[in-house]
Amino acid sequence: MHGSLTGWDDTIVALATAPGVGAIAVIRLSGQNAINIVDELFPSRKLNEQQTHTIHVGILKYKNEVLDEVVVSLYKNPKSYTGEDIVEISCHGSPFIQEKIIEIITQLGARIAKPGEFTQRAFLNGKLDLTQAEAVADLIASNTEASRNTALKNIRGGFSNSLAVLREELIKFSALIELELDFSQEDVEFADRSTFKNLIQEISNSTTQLLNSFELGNVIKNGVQVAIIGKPNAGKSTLLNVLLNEDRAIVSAIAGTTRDTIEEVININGVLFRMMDTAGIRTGKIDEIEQIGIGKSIQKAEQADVVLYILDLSNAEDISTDLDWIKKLKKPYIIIANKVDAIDKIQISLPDETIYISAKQHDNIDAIKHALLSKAVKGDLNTENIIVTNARHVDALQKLKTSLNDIAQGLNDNIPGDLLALDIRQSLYYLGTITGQVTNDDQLDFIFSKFCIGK
Ligand SMILES: Nc1nc2c(ncn2[C@@H]2O[C@H](COP(=O)(O)OP(=O)(O)OP(=O)(O)O)[C@@H](O)[C@H]2O)c(=O)[nH]1
Ligand SMILES: [Mg+2]
Repeated sequence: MHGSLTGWDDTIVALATAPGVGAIAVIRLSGQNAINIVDELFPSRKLNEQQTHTIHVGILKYKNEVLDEVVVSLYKNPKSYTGEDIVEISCHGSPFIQEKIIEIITQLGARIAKPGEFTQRAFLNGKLDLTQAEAVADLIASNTEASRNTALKNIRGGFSNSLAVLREELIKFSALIELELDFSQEDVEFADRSTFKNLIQEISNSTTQLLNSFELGNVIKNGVQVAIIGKPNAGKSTLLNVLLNEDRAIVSAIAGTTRDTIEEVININGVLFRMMDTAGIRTGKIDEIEQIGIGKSIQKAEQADVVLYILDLSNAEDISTDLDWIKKLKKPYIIIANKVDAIDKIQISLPDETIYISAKQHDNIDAIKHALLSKAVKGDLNTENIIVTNARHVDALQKLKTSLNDIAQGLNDNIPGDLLALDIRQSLYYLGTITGQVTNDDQLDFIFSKFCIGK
C-alpha cells in the first residue's frame, strides 16, 4: 500500500542516533525493501517470516565478513512510525561500524534518507497531520520543560483538534449554503444568516486567541534575547557572571574591558533567556576596536527583545546621558542602578521602576529575574490553552482571519450565496494548510528539510 499511496517505491536508510561514538547506535530503514535488505545480512533468522513488533539478536554478515553483533527490531506496515515496513538495527556505537553497515545497506538498494524524510512519510501515509509532524521536530529541539510540554501537547494533536472543531463548523455551514445553491430557483434559505454571523464571530475570536498565543509560543520555543547595555565599567559583565553563577566574562576596573559581545543562556522558571554582554557605550577618545565593539552593542540592543540598561551609581555625574539613551530605545527595557554598596545615599532621581542592585554583592538579583519574566512572558506558561509556536501557522491564521472578515463583511452586505460559498472555501483552504489537508510539495519539502536526518 505504501508505494501506491506515496508514490515512493524506494527504501530509505539513516542513522537515527546522534553521530559519533556511543554505546549503541540505531540504524533505521523504511520502505518496501527494508525487511528484504536486512534479511540478506542477517543469517540467523528469516526476518520476513517473523511477526511485527518483534526483536531478534544475531550477527550481521556481508559476503562472509561479520560486521557486528546486533539487535534487529521489526515493524511491519501499517503499524509503524512511517506506516511502511521499518527495520531498526541496534549496532555497536562505533562510527566505523555505523558507516560500514549503512554503506552496505545502500549497496543492497536503499537510499540515504533526507532530513525529516521518515516523518514526511508518516505524514503522507496519514500517520500524523502536519502540525503533529512539525511538533516532532519541536520536541527534538526542545530544551526546557515548557518547550517540551507544548511540543508533546501538539504531537498528541492539541492544536489540530482545536482547528478541527473550527473547520467542522465551517464545513457544516458551507454544506448548507451549497445546498441553497442547488435550489437557487426557489429562493430558499437553509443556512440561517444570523446564526452564521455568530459562528463566524466565534471562529474569528478563536483565531485571534491562537494568534495572540504566538507571542508566548515564540518565547517558549526560541527563548528571549536580552542585551545588557550601559557605559563602560557600569558592571555589565559582573552582572552577567552573577546571573550565570560563573565567571564567564572578564571583569576589571578598566573601562572598555569587554570588546566583543558574549552570549550565554540562562533558564528562569523554564524560559530561556539569551543574555548578551556587550561593550560599554561611550564617546570621546577610544580606539578602533572599542569603537567596533560599541557599534555591535548598539546593534545588539536593537536586535534584543528586552534591554537591561545598567547605570553606575558610583559615577552619577553623567547618568543623564544614560537616561537620554534609554528614552530613545524603542523596545522593552529594564533600568538597573548598580553598585548600591559603593554609595551612602542615592543623590539622583531615577525612574520609579528602576531596580537597585549590587552585582558585586549579589544583592537584589532576583528582582531582575522577576522583571525579565514579566517583561518577556505575557501570559501563563502553565496554561492548558493551546499555544501556537510555529511561524507558518501564524501566517496561515492571519490569512484565515482576513478571509473570515470577508465572510462577515459579505454577510453584512447580504451578498448572494455563491459568493459567500467562495469566501468560505477560502477560509477552509487556509485552515487546511495548517494541518496539511491542503499542501503542495515545495511547502512539504521546506517543512521537513528542517528536521534532522534519521527522523
Ligand atoms: N562596588 C561595586 N563595584 C562593582 C559592582 N559591580 C561591578 N563592580 C566593579 O566595577 C568594575 C567594572 O565592572 P565590569 O563588570 O567589568 O563592568 P562592565 O560594565 O562590564 O565594563 P566594560 O566591559 O568595560 O564595559 C569592576 O571593577 C567591578 O568589580 C558593584 O555592584 N559594586
Ligand atoms: Mg564588561
